[in-house]
Order: sequence, then structure tokens, then C-alpha cells
Amino acid sequence: PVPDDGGSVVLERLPQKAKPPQMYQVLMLNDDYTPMEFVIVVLQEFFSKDRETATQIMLKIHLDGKGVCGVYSRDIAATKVDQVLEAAHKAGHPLQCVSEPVE
Ligand code: NFA
Repeated sequence: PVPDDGGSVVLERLPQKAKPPQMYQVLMLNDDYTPMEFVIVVLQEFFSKDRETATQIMLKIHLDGKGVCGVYSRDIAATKVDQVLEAAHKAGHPLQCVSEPVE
């Protein structure tokens, strides 16, 4: 007969390397045609900014050529870009929006 070994099992944990996921910043780019008011509304609607913050970000984009609208996981950032581009296209504005990894 085979002796019972007790069936004991040792589960060792490998060293946990849970790095947080890469984050992506969503930027809007300045152009000469998109109305300031449209950019402010987009920042309020899609980036949950209050009107004051939205106005500051819009002016930063207007003066510097680009500005960060928010920082998100890759999927959410891609969705934000899509939402901005669709809203701009529907309204007939050339507003551009991109996402890029932080750092
Ligand atoms: N530069 C645009 C204007 O003067 C305003 C604008 C701001 C456009 C930010 C795009 C992004 N009407």
C-alpha cells in the first residue's frame, strides 16, 4: 500500500510587482477658428471642469498652443479624444485633441 503523504501543498507567492497602469493625458490643440465658448463647453461637458477652470484651460491652450484637459487610463483617454473630435466635427470646428502617455 502507498503511504498517505497528507496531501500537504505549499503555495508560494511570487514577489508582487503591481505597477500602476500607465496614465495618458488628453490635450487639446489651439487653432484659429474654433470659438472659445465651444472649447469651454467641451471642457465642462467631457472633462467635468467647472466654468472657471474650463476658461483657464481654454486660455492656456489659446496662448501656449496646447493644454492638458485631464489624465486617464488609456481606454478612458481614447474615449475622451473620440468624444471631443466627434463634437467638434458635428459643430463644424477644426478643434484637435490627442492623448499621450504621461512622462
Ligand atoms: N484660438 C481660438 C480663437 O481665438 C480659441 C481656441 C482655444 C481654439 C483653444 C482651440 C483651443 N477663437
